[in-house]
Amino acid sequence: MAAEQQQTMAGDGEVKRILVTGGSGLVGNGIRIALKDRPHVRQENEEWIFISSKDGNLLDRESTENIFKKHKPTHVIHLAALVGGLFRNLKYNLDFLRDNLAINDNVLECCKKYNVKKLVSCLSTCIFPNKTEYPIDETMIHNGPPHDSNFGYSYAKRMIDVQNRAYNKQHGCHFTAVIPTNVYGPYDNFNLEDGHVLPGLINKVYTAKKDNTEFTVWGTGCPRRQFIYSVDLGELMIWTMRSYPEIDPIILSVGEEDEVSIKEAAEMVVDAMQFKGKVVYDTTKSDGQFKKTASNSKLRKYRPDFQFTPFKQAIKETVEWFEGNIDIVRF
Ligand code: NAP
Ligand code: GFB
Repeated sequence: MAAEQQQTMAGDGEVKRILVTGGSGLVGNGIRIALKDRPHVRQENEEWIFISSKDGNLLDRESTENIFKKHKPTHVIHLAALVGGLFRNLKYNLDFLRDNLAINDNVLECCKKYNVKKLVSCLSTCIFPNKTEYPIDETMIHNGPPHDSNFGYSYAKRMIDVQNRAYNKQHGCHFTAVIPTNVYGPYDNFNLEDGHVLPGLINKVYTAKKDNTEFTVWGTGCPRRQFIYSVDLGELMIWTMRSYPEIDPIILSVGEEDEVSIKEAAEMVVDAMQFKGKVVYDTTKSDGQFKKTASNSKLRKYRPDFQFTPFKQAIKETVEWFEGNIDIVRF
């Protein structure tokens, strides 16, 4: 997708130019949909620029610089990353480590060099220590090794927090980060090997219905996850860019009470897609992390008003998008 510029009417004062790296992905589209479909989210004097790898390879410093020279952003939401579910991480920990370290170093250094007023990057609740108390909170990021399944991705993401503090301490940069839990929604990566669980389940139910076969859930179905709808996350990331004042990161997740098992998530997908066939569990496949229950009390302190889209409704909207866009779905 070429850089797409959405400029709302210029209000008073200078137009903010917000560059969204990784703008063609699941979370980037969550931001675009929040701006488009939620009138209370839109604000005047903001120009939004959504870029993807077609606009430049952020693994390459010169391409990254060219993007900043061209767009001269005042604000950056940095989403671009090598991203994947459990099974892709299990296979490619070194790639996740090296690529994400390189992308992040290029983007953060360019934000400093081109005087970006505020940068919001993206960590993940899967990067916390594997041995920890629950619920996890923002103070625990560096308290021990992450789950072995995705140590490469986890250490690269943890370095963003270290980089944010170093840029702030040495140069006064306002660089911060959000820590989303598992995300799902339209424009997700539905590829079975590379993607996350919810798009994987939707893909498999779609195929089971089409071919009249069983629906196979990988693992035991016992692990537990909190899932955040990409459009809710998009709205909260826009708020973070505009109003969150801290350098320290903030967890963006539904509450602990909204955590579900993979089995319950699978049953929600079966209901949403009206699948009537047999559901089986392939316990030869890894379960990955059993749980990573995160507290959203810091978010609640800032945004006691925020209403998450109910899981059942958000799954339905995701399935409807999937079934309505089969020709462009990332399989
Ligand atoms: P995604 O759907 O895979 O999108 C990744 C985006 O990054 C795409 O726009 C992609 O561009 C871009 N990108 C990748 N490599 C690039 C490169 N070398 N140069 C330029 N652009 C590049 O990922 P996502 O799920 O939206 O994730 C966005 C952010 O949220 C990531 O930082 C991820 O770590 C974080 N996050 C995701 C989840 C989740 O459950 N999905 C959970 C927590 C945190 P192309 O489309 O051109 O490839
Ligand atoms: O979303 P997911 O792949 O990653 O979920 P994590 C994996 C869990 O879902 C495991 C089960 O318990 C799997 O056994 N599962 C069941 C499936 N069916 C499927 C399926 O069809 N596809 C997939 N993928 N899983 C990731 C991290 O952990 O969380 C990443 O590895 C990232 O780095 C992401 O941060 C948010 O939630 O286990």
